[in-house]
Amino acid sequence: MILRIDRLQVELPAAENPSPNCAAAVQELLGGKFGEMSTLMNYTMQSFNFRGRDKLRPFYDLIANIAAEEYGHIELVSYTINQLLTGTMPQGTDPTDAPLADAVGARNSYHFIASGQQALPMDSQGQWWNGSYVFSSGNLRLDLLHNFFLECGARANKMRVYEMVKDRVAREMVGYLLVRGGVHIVAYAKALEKLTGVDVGKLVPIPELSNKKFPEARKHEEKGLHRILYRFSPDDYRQAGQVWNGPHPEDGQPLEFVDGPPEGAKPPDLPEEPQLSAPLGPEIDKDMFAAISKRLFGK
Ligand code: MN3
Repeated sequence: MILRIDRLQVELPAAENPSPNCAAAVQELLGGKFGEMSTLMNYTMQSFNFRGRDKLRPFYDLIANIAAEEYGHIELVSYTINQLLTGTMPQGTDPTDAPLADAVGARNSYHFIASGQQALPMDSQGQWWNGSYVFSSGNLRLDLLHNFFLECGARANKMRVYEMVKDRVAREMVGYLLVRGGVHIVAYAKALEKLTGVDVGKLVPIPELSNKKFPEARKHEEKGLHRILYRFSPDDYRQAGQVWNGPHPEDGQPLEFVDGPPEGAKPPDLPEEPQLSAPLGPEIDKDMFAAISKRLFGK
C-alpha cells in the first residue's frame, strides 16, 4: 500500500518570470528517460518483482523505500512546471480576443491545448513517458548497477536544466533534487559495495561538478540533507539502514537513517485557468446577471 501525505517534500516559491519554454525544458525532469517518473517506476517495479526478499531484505527495503521518495519528486517537478506556466497568457478572458494566442509560439502546445497550463507525463520534446524506460532484470546486482547509472544520468540532466532555466522555482526544485538524487546515488553505491565488496563510492561524483557549486543545493547540504535517508513508512523498510550507514564518500560525514519523512511544506494553490473558467469576466453584463438572479430568487 501507499500512504499519501498532502505536503511537498520542500517549499517551492512562485515563479518570478513564468515562461512556457522554461516549463517545456523542465518537463525533461518529469517524463524524460532519466526523469522522476522513470526513477519512480524503475524502483517501484523492481520492488514488486523482487525475488529472495527475506534473504536480501536490506536491499529490498532500500529500493522500496527510495521508490516512495520518488513519488514526492514527481510531485515537486509537476508543481514547478505548473508555476512556470501560471500567468504566461496575459491577454484576458474574451475568447474573441484569442487570449491563448501566445501559446502558438510555445514549444509545447499540449500545455495549452491538452491541459489547463499544467504538467503532463512527457519529456522536454513533448514525447510521452513510456514503460520502456523501466529496467527490472530480476538480477539484483544488475538492477543496482542500473539504478546507480540512472541516478547519475538524472543528475546530469538536472544540472543542464539548471543551466538552462534561471527562474527561482526551477532552481529551488533542482537544488533540492540534486541533493536527494545524490543520496540515491550513494545509496546504490553502498548497496553494490555491501553486496560485492567493490568500492563504487570512488566513482562519485558523476558528473564531476559538486552539488556545492549550486547555491540552492549547497544550502541543503549545509543542513546535512545529503547524509540523510528518510524512511517513508509508518513501520516498514527499517533494514534499509543496514545499507545506509558509514561515511559519505565525498565528505566523510556519517550517514543517517531518519525515522520518517521530511517535514515538507504546503503545496501552492494554483489559480483557475482564466481562459476557460471565468464566468464573470469584465465583459459579462452585470445588469443581466442581476435580472436573472431576480427572476430566480425574487430579489
Ligand atoms: Mn528523484
